[in-house]
Amino acid sequence: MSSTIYILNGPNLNLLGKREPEIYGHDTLADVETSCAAVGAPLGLSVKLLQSNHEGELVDWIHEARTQGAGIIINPAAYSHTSVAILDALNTFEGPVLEVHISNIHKREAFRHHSYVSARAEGVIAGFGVEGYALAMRRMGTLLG
Ligand code: DHK
Repeated sequence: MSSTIYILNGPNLNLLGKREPEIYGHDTLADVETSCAAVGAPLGLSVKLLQSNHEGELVDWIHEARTQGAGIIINPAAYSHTSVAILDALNTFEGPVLEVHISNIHKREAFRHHSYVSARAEGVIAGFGVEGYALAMRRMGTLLG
């Protein structure tokens, strides 16, 4: 049986592909799911990709992953910079956590430079576009291998 990787996405990422494509690109979350599933299959990893515009729903999915997920890849989007609740939830999860930002948050406004989630993540990918998710899947294979 394959292990499940939760790929959690925060606010406004439902608009990925349509929203500010000069920053976030033209690929959609459906494209991300397809590429991550392709990377995961030979590694024995399946993906459960979820997106919410609501902080509490992301917290609930992290709690679900405690019993049903082997690892979490999370792009908390704007909640990266504000959410102690998401950090606290991730601290209850025992498996690996990898943080992804599509854009290079360090090249952007100063308020995007700090992420609460980075205090928990085993690794952080920023500025690799949506390819960052697939790279994080590959790393999950190593961490869980
Ligand atoms: C996505 C967002 O929506 C922003 O709020 C973050 C992140 C950056 C990204 O690069 O994926 O600041």
